Amino acid sequence: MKQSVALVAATLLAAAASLTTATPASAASCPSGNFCVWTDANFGGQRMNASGDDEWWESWIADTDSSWANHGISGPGIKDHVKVYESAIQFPSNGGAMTICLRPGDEVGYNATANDRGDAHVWSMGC
Ligand SMILES: [Ca+2]
Repeated sequence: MKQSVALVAATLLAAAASLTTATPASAASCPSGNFCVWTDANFGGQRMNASGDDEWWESWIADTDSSWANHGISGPGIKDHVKVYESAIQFPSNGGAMTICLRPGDEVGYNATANDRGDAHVWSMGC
C-alpha cells in the first residue's frame, strides 16, 4: 500500500513537471524566489541569481547575459515579474531600454533581442 502511494505520487510529480517545464531537455537550475541569468544560452556558463533588484550588474555578467529564468514567488501584491535593462540604473541613467521582461515561471533559453545587453534588473508588478 505504502509503495503504491509513493508510485502514484511520483507519477503525479512527473506529470506536473512535464506540464510546467517550458524547455524540454534542460529546465533552468535556479533557486526558488530568485531571478537567474546566465552568461551562455540554454542556462549555461556562469549564473547570477538575485532575490532582489540589482541596478548595476557585476562586470562578468553585464552585457554577457544569454539566458534568463524567473523563479520568483507569486502572490497578491508581490512584485513577481522581472525587467532587464540595457544600462545600469544609476542617476542620471534610468536604465534605458528594457531588453527582456520575464513573467513568473518564465525560462528563456535564448533571445536574440536581449542577448548580451543586460546591465540591470528590477522586480515589478507586470511587464
Ligand atoms: Ca553571452
